[in-house]
Amino acid sequence: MRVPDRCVVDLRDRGYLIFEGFLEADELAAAQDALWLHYPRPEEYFADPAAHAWLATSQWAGLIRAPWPSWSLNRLAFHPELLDLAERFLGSADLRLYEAELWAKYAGAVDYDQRHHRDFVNHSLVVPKRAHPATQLLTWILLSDVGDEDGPTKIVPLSAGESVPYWPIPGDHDITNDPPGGMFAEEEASMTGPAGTLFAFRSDVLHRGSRMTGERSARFALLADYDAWGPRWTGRVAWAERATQPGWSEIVELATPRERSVFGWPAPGDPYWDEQTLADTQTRYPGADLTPYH
Ligand SMILES: O=C(O)CCC(=O)C(=O)O
Repeated sequence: MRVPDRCVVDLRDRGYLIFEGFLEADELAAAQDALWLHYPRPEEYFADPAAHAWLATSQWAGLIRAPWPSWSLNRLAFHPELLDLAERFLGSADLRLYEAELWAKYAGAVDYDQRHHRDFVNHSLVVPKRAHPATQLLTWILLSDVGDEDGPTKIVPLSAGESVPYWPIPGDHDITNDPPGGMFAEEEASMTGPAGTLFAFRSDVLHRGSRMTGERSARFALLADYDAWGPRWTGRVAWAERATQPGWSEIVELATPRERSVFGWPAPGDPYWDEQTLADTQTRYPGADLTPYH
């Protein structure tokens, strides 16, 4: 569902938005089914946590990077309404998907509590520019219901968080940007909502992962990070490096030219396309319709 303009205003002014009902029921059901290609269902996990010890090796163990062997998941990373949101927020139609990840967490696997931080530290070589439009957008689609007990992400509104400098934090160690624990307990907002909810925030917003307190909580989300093509100092992935993974060719075959372009695929009309590149690219991706590039 289209993200309302009021949410884009929230993103600009408060630094985050939350929007229930972003995914249609069928999109959500298909994505949830595909999760079990990667993760144990909660009932399986809690029946025997030791059988899934890989999920307990760190609080980031449940991260699985795109592409995934399922179109139902892959397509959500460039969902038309996500692109529409990114275009409105970033002020550019020339969008780059600079990372996409699935993330599963299970109560009791590890302690998921975090201190507040800003994600620019591993999304940019420098610091966020305080300008409109903003340069980076981090989006999360909840694929399970998330309540207060399910380790919701906690986000500090910009107006409260801006008292903390980007770097370094006085009194804290100088190699991360984590403020002391317990800060902003009054101000932070919990990203709770039914499965299919979207939340999004800016790279200059303080936020943190929180502890799962429900005995059998499990939380599943799909993360997609966007900026506009251009800067050399932002980003996380070069998609060519993942272009031999299962799921990649299906993306090329099923995505539209615009959707392909968020990965860096040359647009129709780009001088890259000529008789040779069209023929050889068609050989690499036999099922792809390349007529828009002719
Ligand atoms: O999992 C979450 O809710 C947030 C995690 C996070 O912010 C991080 O690991 O950088």
